Amino acid sequence: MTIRIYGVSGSRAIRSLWAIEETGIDYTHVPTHFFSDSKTEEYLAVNPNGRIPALVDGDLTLFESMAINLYLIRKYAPALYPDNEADEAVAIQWSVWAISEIEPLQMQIVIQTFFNRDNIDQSIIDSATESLKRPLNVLNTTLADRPYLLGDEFTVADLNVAGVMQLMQMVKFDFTGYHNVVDWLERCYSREALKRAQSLD
Ligand SMILES: N[C@@H](CCC(=O)N[C@@H](CS)C(=O)NCC(=O)O)C(=O)O
Repeated sequence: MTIRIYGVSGSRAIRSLWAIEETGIDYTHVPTHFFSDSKTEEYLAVNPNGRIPALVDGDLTLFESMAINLYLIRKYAPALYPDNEADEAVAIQWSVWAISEIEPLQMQIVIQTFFNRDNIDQSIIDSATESLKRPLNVLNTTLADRPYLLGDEFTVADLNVAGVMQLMQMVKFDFTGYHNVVDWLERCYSREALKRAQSLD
């Protein structure tokens, strides 16, 4: 039974490519770009949203990067998954937080920086940067007394939040004032599994 993961590293799919590389399992990477590849009839049968990433594992077909990562890590990399319900709830909390509190704001900056290059609206970037202060301060304060979100060890919570925040790195977001976040991102991004995932075009 082959596990298939769809997407390319230069997209939100990097989050799930990173997760599957953390597991060390055998899998097939199906390079799927977010423009035309993700709109074919064949791909829409996997993810009717026409977005990447997506995962197929036997009878299970999944979309949404956070769901894919929680599934992959729980099943195939249990050492990175909380071993009790309370910590699991906190890991889910951070995963949902990343895509609700960080992602929409960082996407405003990404859109201006990459897709609106000739007509950048700096006021949108400034406003998103201002609004990001609230979640980034929460993250910075949380990481003041621990190296990782759940404590001493890297877990799926770090994978998911740092995975989402890779887009902020790509737009060279100024993290001045969030030094705990900077140190933590450096720890997370130094993982070999991420380096392998980044080569999956
Ligand atoms: N919430 C989704 C977002 C996925 C997403 O928007 N992926 C982009 C690539 S960065 C995409 O496939 N865009 C193609 C499109 O919107 O048509 C997730 O986290 O998996």
